[in-house]
Amino acid sequence: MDTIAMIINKDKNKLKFPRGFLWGAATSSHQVEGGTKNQWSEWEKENANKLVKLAEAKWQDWQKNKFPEMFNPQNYISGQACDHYNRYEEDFNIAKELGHNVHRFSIEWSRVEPEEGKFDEKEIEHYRNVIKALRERGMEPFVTLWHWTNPLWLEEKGGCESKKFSFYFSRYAKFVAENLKDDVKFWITINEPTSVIASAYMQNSWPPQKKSLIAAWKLYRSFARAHIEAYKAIHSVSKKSKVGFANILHSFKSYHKITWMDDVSIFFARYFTNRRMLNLTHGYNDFLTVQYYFHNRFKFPRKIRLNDKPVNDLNWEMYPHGIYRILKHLKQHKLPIYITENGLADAGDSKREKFIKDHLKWIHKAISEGVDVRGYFYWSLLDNFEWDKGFWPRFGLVEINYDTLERKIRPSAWKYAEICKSNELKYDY
Ligand code: IFM
Repeated sequence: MDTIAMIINKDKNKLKFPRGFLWGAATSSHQVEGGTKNQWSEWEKENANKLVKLAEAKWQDWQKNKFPEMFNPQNYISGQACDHYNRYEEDFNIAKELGHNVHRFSIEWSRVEPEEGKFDEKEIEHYRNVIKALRERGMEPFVTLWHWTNPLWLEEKGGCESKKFSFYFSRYAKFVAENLKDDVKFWITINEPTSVIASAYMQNSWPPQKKSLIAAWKLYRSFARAHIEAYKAIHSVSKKSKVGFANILHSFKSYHKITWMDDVSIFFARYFTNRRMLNLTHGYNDFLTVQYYFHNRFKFPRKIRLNDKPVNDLNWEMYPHGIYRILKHLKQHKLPIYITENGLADAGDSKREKFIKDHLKWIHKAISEGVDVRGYFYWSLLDNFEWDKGFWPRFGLVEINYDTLERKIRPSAWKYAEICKSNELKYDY
C-alpha cells in the first residue's frame, strides 16, 4: 500500500486512494441467487401474510405510499430473487464494466451440504465456476461462508443455538476451503453475528423469533467459537488464506449535550454491538471489516429519531461522519481493514451518489490519518431480498425488474465506477 503522504493530494477536491485499493460491491446467496431452501425460505412462506399485516404499523405513511408492494405477500418470499445463481456471468460482466476489481459473495451452506455430512460436489463445482468467472474478469473474490442461512437439517438440531454449531460450521468451512483454496485468498466466516442476535433473539423479527436474553448471551460465544474454529480449519488447509468475520458497527451519539445517562446507554449498546465479538475473537482475525449503516442517537434509556435528519427509503438516518469515528477506533488493532458493506435503500437513486462520496470522503480522511483501510464494497451490486422487509428496499447499483429479471445500471453506479476506475474521488460540493 502507499504511504500516507502519497495519498494526500494538493487539490482538495480530488482525493487519491492508496495504490492497490480494492473497489467493488457485495451480495449474499439467499438475497440474490433464487431457489434456496433453508430456514429463511421456510419461515418466509409461513410468515408472509403476517408480515403484510405488520407493515401497516411498522412503516411511515410516505413509505407505505411509495412502496405499496409491501402489502403484497409475494414481497416477502425470496423465491427466484434475482436468479443470480444462473445469471452470475451477466452480473459480473456488469461489475467489470463498472470498474470493480473485487467482489464479495456468499456460499449457500444449504446447497453445499444439503444433508448432514453429505457434501454436494456439483454445488462446489458451481461456486468454483463463480470464482473462475470473477477471476476471468479481473475481480478478487471475497468469499463469505455464512450469511445467515442454515441448512434445514441443522435447523432441526437447533440451528445457531445447537451446542455443535461450531463443529458443523467449521467442518463445512474446511470442506469449502479444501475445494476452493487455490482460487480464494480472502474468507469471511460469519456475517454480522450481532445483527442476528439483535433481530432474531432480542427484537423477535427474524427466525427463529425467540426473544431470550439468555439465548442472545450464549450466541455471542457460540458465534465466536464458530469463527475461531473455522479460522483454524481454513488455515490448516491453506496457509496463504486471510480470514476475518463481517462485523456490523454502529455509530452512536447522545441526544443531550452533556448527560451521563445517555452515555450509560451508549456504553452498553456500543459494547454489545461493536466490541464484544471483536474481543471474543481477538487473535483470530487476519483483517477487520466494517459494515456501516446505522447512526444511533440515544436519549436515556432508548434510541430516538430526529425528524430533521436525512434518511434513506428505510428511514435510516444517513450519517457519513460515523464511519470515520469507527475507523479511527479500529486503528488500535493494527490490522488491515476492509469496508465489506456500506449502502442505502434508494429506489429513486437520488441520494446514492452523494451517499457513496460522502462516506468515501470520511474513509479517505481516516486513511490519511494512518488507518489501514484497503477496500470498499458497496452494498449491494444488485437490488435484492432484504430479509423480513422483502423486495421493496432497493439497495442495488443495478436495478432489478423482478417480473422480467432485466438488469438496469443506475446512474449512481456509473458515478461510483468513475471512482473505481480512477482510484480517486472527485467532488465539487
Ligand atoms: O441486506 C443486508 C445484508 O444482508 C447484511 N448487512 C445489511 C444489509 C442491509 O440491511
